[in-house]
Amino acid sequence: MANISSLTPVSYRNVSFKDGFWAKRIEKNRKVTLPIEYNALKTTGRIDAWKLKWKKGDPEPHIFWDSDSAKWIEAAAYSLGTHANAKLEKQVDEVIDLIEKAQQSDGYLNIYFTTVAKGERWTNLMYGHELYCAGHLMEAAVAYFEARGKRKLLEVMCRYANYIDSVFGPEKGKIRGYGGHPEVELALVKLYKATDESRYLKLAEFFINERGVQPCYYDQEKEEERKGMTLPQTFDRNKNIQAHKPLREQETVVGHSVRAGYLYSGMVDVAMETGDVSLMQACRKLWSNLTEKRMYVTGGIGSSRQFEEFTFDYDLPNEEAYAETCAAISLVFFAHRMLQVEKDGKYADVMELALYNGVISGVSQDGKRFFYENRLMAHPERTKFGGQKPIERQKWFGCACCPPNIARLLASLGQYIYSVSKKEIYVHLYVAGKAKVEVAGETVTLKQQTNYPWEGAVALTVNPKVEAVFALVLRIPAWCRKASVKVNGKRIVVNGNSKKGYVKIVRSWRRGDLVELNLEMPIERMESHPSVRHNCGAIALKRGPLVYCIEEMDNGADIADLRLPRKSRFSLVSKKISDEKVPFVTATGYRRERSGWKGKLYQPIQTPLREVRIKAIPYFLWNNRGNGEMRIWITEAR
Ligand code: FUB
Ligand code: ZN
Repeated sequence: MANISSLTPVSYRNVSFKDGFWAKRIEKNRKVTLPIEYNALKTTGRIDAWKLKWKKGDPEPHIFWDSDSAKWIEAAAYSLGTHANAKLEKQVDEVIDLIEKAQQSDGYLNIYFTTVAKGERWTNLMYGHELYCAGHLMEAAVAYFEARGKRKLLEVMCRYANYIDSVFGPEKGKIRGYGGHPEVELALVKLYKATDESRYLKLAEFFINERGVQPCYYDQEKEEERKGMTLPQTFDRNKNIQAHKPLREQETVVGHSVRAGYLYSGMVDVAMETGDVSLMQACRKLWSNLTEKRMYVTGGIGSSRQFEEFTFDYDLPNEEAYAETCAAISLVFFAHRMLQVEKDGKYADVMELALYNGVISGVSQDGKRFFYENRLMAHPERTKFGGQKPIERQKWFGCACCPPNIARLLASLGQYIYSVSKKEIYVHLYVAGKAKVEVAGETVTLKQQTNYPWEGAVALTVNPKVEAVFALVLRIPAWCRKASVKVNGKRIVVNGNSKKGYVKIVRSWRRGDLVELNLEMPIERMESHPSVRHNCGAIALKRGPLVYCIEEMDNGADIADLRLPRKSRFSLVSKKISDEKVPFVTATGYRRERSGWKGKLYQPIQTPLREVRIKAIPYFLWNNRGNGEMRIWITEAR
C-alpha cells in the first residue's frame, strides 16, 4: 500500500525563529527549562535509577520514570539540532550511556521491571507502561540520531524494538496484547522512518489492529497482576484505554485523553504509511467528535479529573476541567498529522488554537513552573478540595509527564510551521523567522516578519536560489473574517479564492518577492453550543488565536460578579507582564454591589450593578503574577 500523505513537514532544523512570540519562549525553553528539568531528573533519582541499583527498602522508581528521561533527551536533542551546546550534549551522552548499560542481554529495557518487579515483564500491559516507556525512548533515539548523527541510543532502541517484535504479534506463541498507554505505535513509525526497517511499521500496525479486538486482551490479564489499582465498579477500564472495541469501529473519543491523543496520532501515522483508508476514515470520525463536541475553547481536552478522561458530548466543566498539558500536546500531534494527509486548514486551526492556549498555558512565562491541569476557571480556595492540583504552576510533579513534554514540543516547534509537496509550500503558522525549504527541485528561503499573534500583519519574503514556479499556499485562519494578500504590492483575491482554509499563489517566484498578508484580528465575543450547560449565558473573549481570561489581580476579587454587556466596546491597552508587552482587552461592564447582604445567603433580586472597567489578558498568561481567581467565561449582561 502506498503512503497517502499529501504533505511533508519541513524539519525543525530548517526553521529558525527571530524576535517574536515563539523565539522568546523557545529561548527560555533552551536556556531555563531544559537545565531545570535535567536537575529535577537528577535530584529526584530518575537518572540514577538507570543504574538499576534499587534494592528492597529503597524508595521505588515509578513505573514510567523512563519516559521522563526519554522526553528530556528528546527535547535536548531538538535543541541541539538547532543550537550547539557542549554541556547539554555531554549530559545527554551520559544519560544515554546509563541507558545503554541498563539494557538487558535480550534487548529488554525498563527500570521498574528490571528492578522492583523483576520477573514480571509484560504481565501488566494495562498499567505497566512498558511499551509507553519504550515508545518515548524510541522517539528520543530518533530525535538524537537526526539531530547529532549519534547512533548509540538508536541502536539500543532498535535492539529493544527487535526484542519487542519477537514477543508481540499475531504469530503463535507471541502475546496478542498492546500497551495500556498508547505511544509505542507512533514511536515505531518514527523508528521505521529513521531506519527503513519495515518490521517496526508492521509491529505498529499490529498494535493498532489488535487494539479492542474482542475478547479484549485485558479481560484476560489477571486481576491480581494489576497491582495497587482499586477501581470503582462503574469504571470501564477497557474504555479508559480505548480498547473497548476495534479502532475502526470507534466513533466517539473516550477514555484517558492523553492516551487517546497519542493513539489517534499513531493511527494516522500507520494509515499514512500503509495507505489504510479505513483507518484514516476512523481518524476523521474521531476528529469530528473530538473537535465538535468534546474540546475546550482553549484546545484543552479531557473533562474529568477522575481517570483523566473524556466524559460525554458537550460536557465541558470549567473549574473541574482536567485539560492536561500533555493532552493538549497530543492534540497538536493529532492535528498536525491529519493536516499532512488532508491539506485542510481545519486541522491547522485546532493545532494553532491548542498551541497558543491549552499547551503554552502549561509553562510559566519565566520557563520555570508548570501546569499539569489547565482549568478554565479557578478559585484559590476551591482547588484545595476535590483532588485538584494546586492553583499555581509547580516546579515539578511526582507524575512529571507534562514538563518534559512541553520542553520537547517547544524545542521542535519549527516542524509545525511549514509543509511541502512537490510543487507547493504550505505556510500553516505565522511566526517570525526563516525557513529553508526544498520545492520544485529548488532551495527556497522564506522569511517571515510579523508580530503575530499580537498583530495580524505578516510580511513574507520569498527567496528561491533561482527563479522557480511553485505555489505558496497561505493559511487563512478560520477565526479571521477578513484577510488580504498582496504580492509585490499587488492585491490578489482571497475570499472566494481560498480552499479548505488556504489561499494558493502560483507564480514564477524570484528572489525578493514580497507577500504581504493581513489578517484582521478584532476582539470577538465567543459563545458555546447551547448544550454546553456550563457556559450558558456567558461569553469568552478571543482575539486571533488567543483566548482571553479575566484575573483577580486586574479586576478585584469575586470576578464571578462581573457582567459584560453585549454592546460594550472593546479597547486594547498595551501593558507589560514581566518582560513582555501584552495587549490587554478592556471594556465597560458591571459588577454587583456587595452591600446589603449581611446575614443573608439568598434574597429576591435587588442588588444594584455598578459600572466598572473589565480587563482581560490572554489565557495562557494567567497565574504569572501571583495567585488569584481566574475565569474565561464571563456572564453576559444584555
Ligand atoms: O500515564 C502516563 C502519563 O501520566 C499520562 O499520559 C498522563 O495523563 C499521566 O497520567
Ligand atoms: Zn502530562
